[in-house]
Amino acid sequence: MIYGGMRSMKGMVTETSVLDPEEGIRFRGYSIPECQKLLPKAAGGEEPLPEAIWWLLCTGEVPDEKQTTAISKEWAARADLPDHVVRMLDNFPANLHPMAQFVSAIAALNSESKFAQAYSRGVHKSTYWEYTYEDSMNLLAKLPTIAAVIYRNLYRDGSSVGVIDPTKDWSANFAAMLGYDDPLFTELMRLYLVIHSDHEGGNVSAHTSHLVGSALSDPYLSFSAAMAGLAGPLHGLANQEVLVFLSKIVKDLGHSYTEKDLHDWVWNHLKSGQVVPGYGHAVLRKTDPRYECQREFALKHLPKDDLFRLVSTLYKITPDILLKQGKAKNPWPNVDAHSGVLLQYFGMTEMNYYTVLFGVSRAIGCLSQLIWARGMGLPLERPKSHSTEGLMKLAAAVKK
Ligand code: CMX
Repeated sequence: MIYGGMRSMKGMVTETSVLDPEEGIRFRGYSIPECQKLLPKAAGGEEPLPEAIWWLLCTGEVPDEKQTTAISKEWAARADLPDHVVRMLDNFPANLHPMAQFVSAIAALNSESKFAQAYSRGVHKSTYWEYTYEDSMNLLAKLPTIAAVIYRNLYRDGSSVGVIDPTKDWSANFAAMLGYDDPLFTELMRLYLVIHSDHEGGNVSAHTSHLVGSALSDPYLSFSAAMAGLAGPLHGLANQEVLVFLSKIVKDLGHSYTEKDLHDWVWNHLKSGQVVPGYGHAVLRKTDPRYECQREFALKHLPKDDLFRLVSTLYKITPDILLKQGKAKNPWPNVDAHSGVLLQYFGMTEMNYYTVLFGVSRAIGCLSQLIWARGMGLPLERPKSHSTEGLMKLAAAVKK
């Protein structure tokens, strides 16, 4: 376990969600289909609102519509960025990856931290969670604005993201700031921002914000560090990698391939020593329910899309190939195998940007976990490490 990335080693307490290897994620006890049914939706919408999952993760209770709207209003009121953050984003070179821009802008918001100010005033530690909550609400409100500025600077004309509409929900304002006016794209954003929010405590992003936060770094610095972890290709960057992977297949085979063509292509890819992005998981041992609900969205809204057909055919053949290769413990697709296809369908073709969307959503999980960690007064995280020499001595002592 020590050499194996601490898989299955129990060493953290996380209140917001629990990941079962066979069943998938439960947010405060509710599965994704249950959340889709129970959480409040926008007027005329069918997908749950991210504001509602925030409430659920923070309190353990399903909010009503009034409570959900109150969060939408709070986030709309707090969405503006300080000038220095906008200036910094506007001055980044176009070749700086969107995730590096995202990480930097979040860290720079530390100028606004109520927690850092309160700590230096010397407030009692029993109140730390209150300032963590305030910072978290402000950060969640500002993340779509940061993300939209990055998007417009890199992929559009760099024009202003416009004014937040206080009558709209978080996702609707986000979609508008990005420059998308299709109501179905907004619905996709609502679903996307809910399902990527939380995946218990041990994943790289949540674990990072927990670890950094345990040093009493403020929520901006803690979450910025988490986003640096999300930007790794074995974690959140996999959604970008999946699109690169699909584009290579389309370039080589076009859209009129047989299952055998695809089978051979994936085998050759594996033989070249690369992973199949979007497949496998450190904990899950079945198809990720986050994959399944995106597949349902696609079946409902874009059943004839060429790229969706490719993703579906890969779903048919890849698990058998990975099983035959005999290495991956989980041959089934994870959340990242599907998200890019949906975004492409709506015209968001800039795959380097996809992990930023994941990051906006993951804030809901990381920050609700951080508030609870502060509320429970969890201490500095500091596990013990061994040297190999020390372990050899331990093993030799046991043998005797
Ligand atoms: N394709 C090819 N090989 C894979 C594989 C995949 N999709 N998934 C696992 N393997 C390989 C591993 O690389 C490892 O090989 P080595 O023994 O040569 O190192 C072996 O199978 C055993 O790995 P594992 O125990 O099954 O998986 P881990 O817990 O070590 O890693 C993960 C999990 C997700 C990093 C891995 O499955 C992977 O690299 N998947 C592709 C990247 C991906 O989709 N990441 C996104 C995960 C979800 C998220 O965080 O967003």
